[in-house]
Amino acid sequence: MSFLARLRAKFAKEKLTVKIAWLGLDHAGKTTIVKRITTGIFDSSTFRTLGMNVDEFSSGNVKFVSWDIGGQEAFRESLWESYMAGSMGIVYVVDSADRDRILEAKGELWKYVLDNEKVDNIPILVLANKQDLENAASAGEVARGLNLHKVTTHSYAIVPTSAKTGFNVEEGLEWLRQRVTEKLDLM
Ligand code: G3D
Ligand code: MG
Repeated sequence: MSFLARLRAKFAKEKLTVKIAWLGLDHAGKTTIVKRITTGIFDSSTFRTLGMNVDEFSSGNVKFVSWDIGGQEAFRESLWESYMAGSMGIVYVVDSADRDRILEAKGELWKYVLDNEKVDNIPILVLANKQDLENAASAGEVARGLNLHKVTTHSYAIVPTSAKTGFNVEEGLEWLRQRVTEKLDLM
């Protein structure tokens, strides 16, 4: 059974909406991955907007809200915070082939999520995306680039993915599903 089918079955009775926040620099592949999950195909015609770029998709009881960072600095703090407040998990997407921006991706992850006291202790799934590209950094390299070994405040996992081929997308979300359901079981 797929991630979404299981999540739907699990929450069918409770009628819960599980909001998962998708964060990451612009162009990392957030919208493309969410589209792959909701439609099952690689759609390369995702729109890029300058400033804030918000995409929302619902599938059963799961609401995916995808926010691109890339807008004005002033927006980021307040918007990301209020957005993450209602989320049960975070997916942080990195363009593994864009090595020049991994440092920037690290800065944003730590500033707005990991070092941010206002963000709850929710699980973080890091997707080292675009693994189909020849020059892509491995998940290990991305993990080192993001300083993930220093994370002590959140449970996290890093998974190499490709929105283009579908590689590991379900597997990554399966990890997040498990963390989220563990938390729900405790509630
Ligand atoms: P964002 O929502 O994080 O800003 P998008 O990123 O989903 O809009 O994706 C940005 C670009 O990366 C898109 O290409 C998209 O097709 C491409 N992309 C996303 N995921 C992958 C992947 O896994 N592999 C490859 N090869 N490309 C990917 P364009 O051409 O529209 O800029
Ligand atoms: Mg997008």
